[in-house]
Order: sequence, then structure tokens, then C-alpha cells
Amino acid sequence: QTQFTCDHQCNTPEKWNHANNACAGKSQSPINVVTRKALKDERLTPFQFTNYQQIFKGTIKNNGHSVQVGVPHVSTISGGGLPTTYKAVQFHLHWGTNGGPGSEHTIDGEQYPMELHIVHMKQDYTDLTTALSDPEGVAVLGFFYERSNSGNRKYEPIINALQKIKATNANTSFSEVSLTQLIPSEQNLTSFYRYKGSLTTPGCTEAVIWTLFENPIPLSMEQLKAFSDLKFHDGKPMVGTFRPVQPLNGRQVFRSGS
Ligand code: SG4
Ligand code: ZN
Repeated sequence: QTQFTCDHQCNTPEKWNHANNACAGKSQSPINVVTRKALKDERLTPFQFTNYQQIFKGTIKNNGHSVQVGVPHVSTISGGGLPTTYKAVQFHLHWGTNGGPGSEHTIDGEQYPMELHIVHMKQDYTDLTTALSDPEGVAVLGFFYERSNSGNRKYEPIINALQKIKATNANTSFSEVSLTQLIPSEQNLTSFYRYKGSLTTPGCTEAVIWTLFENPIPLSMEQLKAFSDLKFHDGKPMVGTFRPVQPLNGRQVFRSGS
């Protein structure tokens, strides 16, 4: 077997099966959620968000395949049908071209313009690598975006920072943000979908409990377009940073009780 190496996208996620056998697994992400087939599960109660409102000064980085922000390991989630408490590690986004379709997950075939992933690991772990060796070690909260006519002021620190990190490996610090300000208010987070899947990039490790919230986050077209100003390593516009949806292979998708 020939060794196939590529950096992240390769820019062709179709080749990932060759790059890494795990990417050809049977429980891959993202998926299309067929809402009429999602089974309502009363155990999927609302989440408890702890220290999500904590304000931090972050470093935002163009890592060559996304924009990523490391988060101090103090914000946690529990409830929501999770087996234990998970702490936030980082967040990043996936988007399309100039505000066009760009989410990784789709709902009844609809692809949203962008998707936020807040990556968490079980509280007792100290690094993601260890967490990924536990089949339930990682919990990613996924949020969709929708175009709105008015801009979202709460995203200004992030959007403004993008202009300073157009080049791959560039990073900058940004003014104070909290996770709370980036997501819908807590009472709008009780409706969500749940399934077991994988990282959406190589190694495609099947160790992720996925949550997809129904209520999208509003951003103006201009704000969405700002992400397309970033550049891949080769200088080409960083657009289409999503993996196509993967087969369910018999997995059940659940929906929250409320
Ligand atoms: C993005 O490429 C992030 O930048 C990666 O973060 C992340 O990998 C990867 O997506 C997969 O995460 O929620 N989409 S996802 O399944 O979080 C990890 C880093 O490269 C391990 C650290
Ligand atoms: Zn992601």
C-alpha cells in the first residue's frame, strides 16, 4: 500500500480514505440529519453551561485549514444527555465561498452558510490526543449560522481579527470575548440533535459525541464573507472548509426532549 500524505483538506476530502484508514470507518462525520427519522429522547435534557460567560483574551489563528481559537479549560458542559462533564478546549469554524453553503452537517439536506464547533473533552483528560482514545472522550457542540440583514455585534472581535490572520499560520490576539456571546441564549438551546460520530478531518477518530443545535446564529452577509478573505497555505482563498456528509450506516440520530 502506498503511503498517501496530505495536509488537511488535500483540498479534496474524498481522498481522506486513502490518507487515513480511519476516515473510511462506519461512524463518520458530518452527516445529513433527516429530522423525521430523529428519535425523540427524553434523556436529552437541556445542557448546563458552566463558566461559558467567562471573558477571556484569546489568540485566533489561521491554522491552514480553519480559524481556531484556544479556550482556557474552565468552561464546562454537562447535562444534555452527556455521560459526564466535558470541558471546552477550542473552537473553530467551517464555511463556504463568500457566504454560500458551507456547514458540515446538513438538516434535511439544507446546508447552512457556516458551522461553529466548540470542541470539548472529558473533564479528567488533559489533552485531546488522550481524549480521542476514549470512544466518548470528545463532545463537539455544533451551531449553524444564518444570514441576517443586521450584523451580529457580538462577533465583531472575531470578524475584525480575521483581517490580521489572512495568511496561514498568522495569529493575533483579540479583545475580550466569552463563549456565551458567540452562541444563542440558553433558553434557545434546548432543541438539539445527538448522534455518535468522528472528527471531520484526519485522523477522523470515532470518539465524538455530536450535538447539533437547531437554532442558528445570525450573521450578516458581510460578516460571513469576511471568512473567505483567509488564505490556504498555497495562497488560494480559504473557502469550502467542510467535509461532505458521510453515510449513517444504520446509526440512530436522536432529538432532545424539548
Ligand atoms: C478543524 O480542522 C480544527 O482546526 C481542528 O483542530 C480539529 O481537530 C478538526 O477541525 C476536527 O474537528 O470538530 N471538525 S471537528 O471534528 O479538534 C481537532 C485542530 O487541529 C482534533 C487542533
Ligand atoms: Zn469542525
